[in-house]
Amino acid sequence: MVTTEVGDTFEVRDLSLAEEGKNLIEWAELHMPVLRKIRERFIKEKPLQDVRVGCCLHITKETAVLGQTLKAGGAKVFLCASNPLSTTDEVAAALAEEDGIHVYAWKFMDTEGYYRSISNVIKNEPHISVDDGADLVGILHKMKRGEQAPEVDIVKKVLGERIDWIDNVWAGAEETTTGVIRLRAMAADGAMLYPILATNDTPTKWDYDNYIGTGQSTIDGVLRATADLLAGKVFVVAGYGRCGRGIAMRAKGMGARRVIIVEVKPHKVLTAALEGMDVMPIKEAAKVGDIFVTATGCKNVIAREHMELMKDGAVLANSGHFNVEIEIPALEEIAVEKKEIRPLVNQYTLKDGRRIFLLADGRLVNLAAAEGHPSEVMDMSFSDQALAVEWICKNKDDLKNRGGVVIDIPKEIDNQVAQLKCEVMGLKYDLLTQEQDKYLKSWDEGT
Ligand code: RBV
Repeated sequence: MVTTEVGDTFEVRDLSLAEEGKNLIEWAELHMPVLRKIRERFIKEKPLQDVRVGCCLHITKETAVLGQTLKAGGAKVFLCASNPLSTTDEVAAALAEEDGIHVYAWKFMDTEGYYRSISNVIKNEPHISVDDGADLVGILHKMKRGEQAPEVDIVKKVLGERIDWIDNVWAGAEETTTGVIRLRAMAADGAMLYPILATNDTPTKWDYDNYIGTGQSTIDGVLRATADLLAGKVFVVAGYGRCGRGIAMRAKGMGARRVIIVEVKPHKVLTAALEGMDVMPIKEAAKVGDIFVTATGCKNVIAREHMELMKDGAVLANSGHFNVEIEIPALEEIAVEKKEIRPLVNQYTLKDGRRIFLLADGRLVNLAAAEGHPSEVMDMSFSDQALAVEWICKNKDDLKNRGGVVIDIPKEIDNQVAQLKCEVMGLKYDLLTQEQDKYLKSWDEGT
């Protein structure tokens, strides 16, 4: 059991870690120049004056810089964790000391603590929700619908029987693919009660965060957890979306002997093959892989029947949002012994003596065993988020009439973030001439 320190505006692991946390945040800030520029403007313009923003995000040094940016714009910020293993305790301690920011997050929180923290955010009646994986949105909806569920029981212990917390919310923003998929399903069902911006689905987010960020941070997590040599390994990646593609590219770059992609979509199979990856069904990959990483957003991608085929010493990790991609209950069942052989590495011994190593309990290995995506990448994702929150404030009256829809990030926001990032990186580019611009808009000039 992990103990926590509790105050009126926080629940964190240990306040004495705050100094270390401040250094981590300073380091992130140094590497997030676009978000810093937005913050400077926010300080002058105060576009979020007195707006309450509830954020269910990974509580990292980068998220701290986002929280401080929103605060600089005049917002009151309420933070809780979007995963039980992704909090940086030092950062949470530093945030707990800041006025205007509430924080409820610690690493290795249990389910009770996880939903208690979400409840503490809801208790402050946010106008805007910022989610990573849609858990905050999910609870707000479950409360309103009067659903019976174990997590709702936990929430009721903090919030009582009141169910209408969602009525205060103007709109939201969603950080990740899994969350957006859920929101689209909710909207299609007619179940969604307020509009949410799909921050994930914009080029300055998913082309860098999902691809480049996940690629590096996942390899980082696997290596920090295992200290394995990647050179010479057979590395299996399940899922060839932006995340899987990034992971495969970096595994190759670090010297993996063979990178095998497991996919269900024919066009992704083709992309993988033409980008120089091996492709095969999981049943075949299971027999030859040394390291397996899932990045599919789906469940039981590595299931019992596959684990039974694996070599002694196989390493399993997940980089998708939820811990369902590897069938952990099956692993628990087929193992005769389990021990934590290193921090965040569980060794499962099977009947015949083979060992399978599961990293970070199958939770996002890049955040649980490393520090999540590098700050330079989060600079773009969280600039998109800060501008999405500002956009919601500007458009809140219109948004109230939109109902439960998923909204694309306005192109101007994406362009602005891309331009600023080029500027801070010193990347120069050409502009279309008038003639070229006219040509692109016409259809009559042929051979
Ligand atoms: N992610 N956040 C971090 N350093 O704060 N790293 C990764 C960080 C987010 C990322 O945007 C991705 O969409 C999400 O985590 C997956 O849950």
